[in-house]
Amino acid sequence: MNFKVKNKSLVLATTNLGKFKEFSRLLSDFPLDLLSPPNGWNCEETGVTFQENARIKASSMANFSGFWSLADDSGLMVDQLGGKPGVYSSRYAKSDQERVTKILKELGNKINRSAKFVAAICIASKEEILLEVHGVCEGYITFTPRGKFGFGYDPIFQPLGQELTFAEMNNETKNLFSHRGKALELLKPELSRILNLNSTSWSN
Ligand code: ITT
Repeated sequence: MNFKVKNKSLVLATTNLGKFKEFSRLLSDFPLDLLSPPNGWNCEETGVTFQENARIKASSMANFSGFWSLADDSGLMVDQLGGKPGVYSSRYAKSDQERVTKILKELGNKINRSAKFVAAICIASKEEILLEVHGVCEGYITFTPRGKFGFGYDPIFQPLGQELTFAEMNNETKNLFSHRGKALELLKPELSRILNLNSTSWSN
């Protein structure tokens, strides 16, 4: 017999609609009410690592809203560019399109195009950091943008061993390989634990 558990509110501390949609799908099995950031929340990302920034955003939102909060700090690291844009991925140029163009211009016709996506995810309450995970997806920067799905650098990132860019994959396929999908696989059992869930106490 399955018992219904009261949903727990969790604010997704992100202003990035692409991330918000991915998290909404990836966490849909959990008894959670996923909330958008309340008006007036603003948080400066002063960390120098993805983990630091994820902590900063999750704690800031938990303090602001009073609810548990989940934050993701993620980005693209290109080997030929010394790991750039890294934690500055969202600030590398003004728009997604300009950021993509900038990376392609900086790489030019270089043969070594290896890169990786990294995601650090943190869940915090007002009082403490509740859990932290991270995921990595290795791949390549393509020579030209391909595909129309996803967001950010998806049109120029092709995961290792795959023929499609993230922007040519549907959501389910991207999540199988992506940095965020991998981090979420690590997060799920931990999230079940802190929500006091077990297989008989909640239903999908
Ligand atoms: P929040 O801080 O409000 O969550 P943000 O877009 O500023 O939104 P980050 O500081 O973590 O988020 O920057 C991440 C950037 O890295 C994001 O804007 C994209 O440009 C890129 N990025 C991260 N994950 C990506 C993905 O799955 N596909 C494509 N680009 C991604």
